[in-house]
Amino acid sequence: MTASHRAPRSAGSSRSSAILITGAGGEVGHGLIRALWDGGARDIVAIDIRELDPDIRALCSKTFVGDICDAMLLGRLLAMYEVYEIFHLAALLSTRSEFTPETAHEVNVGGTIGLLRLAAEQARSHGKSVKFIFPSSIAAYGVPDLATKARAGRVREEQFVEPTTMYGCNKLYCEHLGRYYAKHYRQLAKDRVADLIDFRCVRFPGLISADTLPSGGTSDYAPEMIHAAAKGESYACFVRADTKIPFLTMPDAIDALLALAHADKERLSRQVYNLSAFSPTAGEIATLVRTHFPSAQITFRPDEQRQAIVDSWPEDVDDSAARRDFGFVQKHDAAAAFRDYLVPAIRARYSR
Ligand code: AKB
Repeated sequence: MTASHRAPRSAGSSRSSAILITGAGGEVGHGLIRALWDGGARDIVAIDIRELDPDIRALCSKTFVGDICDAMLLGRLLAMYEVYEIFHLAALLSTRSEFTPETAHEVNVGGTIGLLRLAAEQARSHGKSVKFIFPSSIAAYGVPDLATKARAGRVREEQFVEPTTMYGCNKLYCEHLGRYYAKHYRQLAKDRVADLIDFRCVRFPGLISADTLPSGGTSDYAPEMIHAAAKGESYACFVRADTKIPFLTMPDAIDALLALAHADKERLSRQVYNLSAFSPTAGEIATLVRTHFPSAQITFRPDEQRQAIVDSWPEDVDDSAARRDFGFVQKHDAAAAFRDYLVPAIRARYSR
């Protein structure tokens, strides 16, 4: 699905209308900006802690380098633009957050609540609700043990929401924050304005991109294994071969974000949606990698702590609500992910 982009709203003021993307330089940001551009968006404003790659920067009408927690920077940005849609991607992922949990909280929660507040102010000033698209994660789950994980199978959104990582706690709390800003924000204030924020959220499983390598995630073993094989490097997988969690290819993840963003609000029965496409074990991923890269040297050397994190995540999730409400359907199952997307794109990437 290419993003069918709505024409920028007439600014109706000196400010240009804009879609704001935070964490724009990350894995999801790369794919999202290109998909928005391909869908006709010409009003993309991006912010990241680092300068964007030139090819992505060229697709944005403006880029900012700065910290999502910098309220002054965000305030200045929002004074310059009439933001009508936000994709808030900036976050520290699960592994990295465990080394600096308080910093992760500041970025993942402080950054989010600051942006929600500014978005509500934006909506008050221009009189239109701001669509706030937020990627949560399967890290919001905390399944207590492997027997329960195997028995639970495809977990629904409201089950086992007892995360064991700071990142998972942050993501789960931000889901509730988004719901609060959308439905209850300043509920006792005499000058309260309803519906300032249109909050919409997906819980991403592990994501696998051909174009970028993840950093700081605990589901990273899948993309790391594939990219290592393509580069002819050996790979020691940090989880057991029987480890099983859901995955999605990056193109499917981007399509899901855009389908949710463009869905009629009346069709959305909830604010937080599971997404999944395939749930291979790490050993099955290795088999697929060896099918396409026969000389791949893959071993399994579990890291006990990171293993415990992945073991607390469900082996699969029930994403029927996403399929029903906004037509989510993945292009890639595991075999197609490798055959049609990952292997061709990764070979091309490393043959340059
Ligand atoms: C991580 O591994 O932390 C992320 C995630 C599952 O949200 N990729």
